[in-house]
Amino acid sequence: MKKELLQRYFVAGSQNFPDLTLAEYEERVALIMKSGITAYQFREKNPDLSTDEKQELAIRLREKARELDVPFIVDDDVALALAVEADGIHVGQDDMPIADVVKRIAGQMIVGLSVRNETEMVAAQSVAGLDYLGVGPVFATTTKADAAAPLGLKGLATALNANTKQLPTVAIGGIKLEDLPALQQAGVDGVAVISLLSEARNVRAVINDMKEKWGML
Ligand code: 3NM
Repeated sequence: MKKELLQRYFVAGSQNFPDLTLAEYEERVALIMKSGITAYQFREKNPDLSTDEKQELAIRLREKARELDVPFIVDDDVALALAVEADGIHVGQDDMPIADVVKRIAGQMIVGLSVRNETEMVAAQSVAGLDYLGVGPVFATTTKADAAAPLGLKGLATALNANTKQLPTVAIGGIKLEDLPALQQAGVDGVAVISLLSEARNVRAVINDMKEKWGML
C-alpha cells in the first residue's frame, strides 16, 4: 500500500449528513472524492437502511470511487468489502478479531486497524498482514459517540513511538485544519476526518487548505 493514500482520508456515512437525502449524500461524497481526497471509507450507520439498501449504496459509491480513482475502504464489514470488491477494509478493536479479518482477506485488499493507545499499538506490531493503523481519537470528537479518551499530541507521540514496525499511520478524531502541521510533525502519514469535510460549506476550499497545510517537510 502507498502510504500517501492516508494523507487526506475521508470517512463517512449518510448519518454524518443529516440534512441531506440519500441521493444528495451520494452527490456530496462524489464531490468530495473529486475535490482531492486520497481515500474514502464507507462507514454507514444509518439505522433506516436495510442490509440490501446498505449494500446497494456501497455498490454505487464504490463505482463512483473507481471512476474517480479514489481507494474505497469499507468499515468493519468483511462480507460487504468482499461483495463490493472494495480496495480495503478497516476494523476497530471491538469489531471482528483482526486475525480473522487478515485470514479472510489474505492479501486481497488493504487492511487497516484502529489503535487507541500505546498498548494497542504494541499489540498491533505482532499482527501479520496489517497495512496501516488508524490512531485516535487524537482530539475530542462528538462524531463518534463511543470514542475513547483523546490521546492529545503527547499521547499520540507515545503511541507512535511504539510503532516499531513503522507501519503507515493515520491520525483520527476531532482534527481541524489548524492541527495538520502538528500532526505531520508528530510523524503520521495523514489525517482521517469526518466533520472537517461533512460540515464544510466549500469542500474544495477545505481540501485545498488541507493540501497546503500538509506541506513538504
Ligand atoms: N473513529 P471527526 S474518532 C470514526 O478514534 C472515528 O477510532 C475514531 O470524526 C477513533 O473527524 C472518529 O468528526 C470520528 O472527529 C472522527
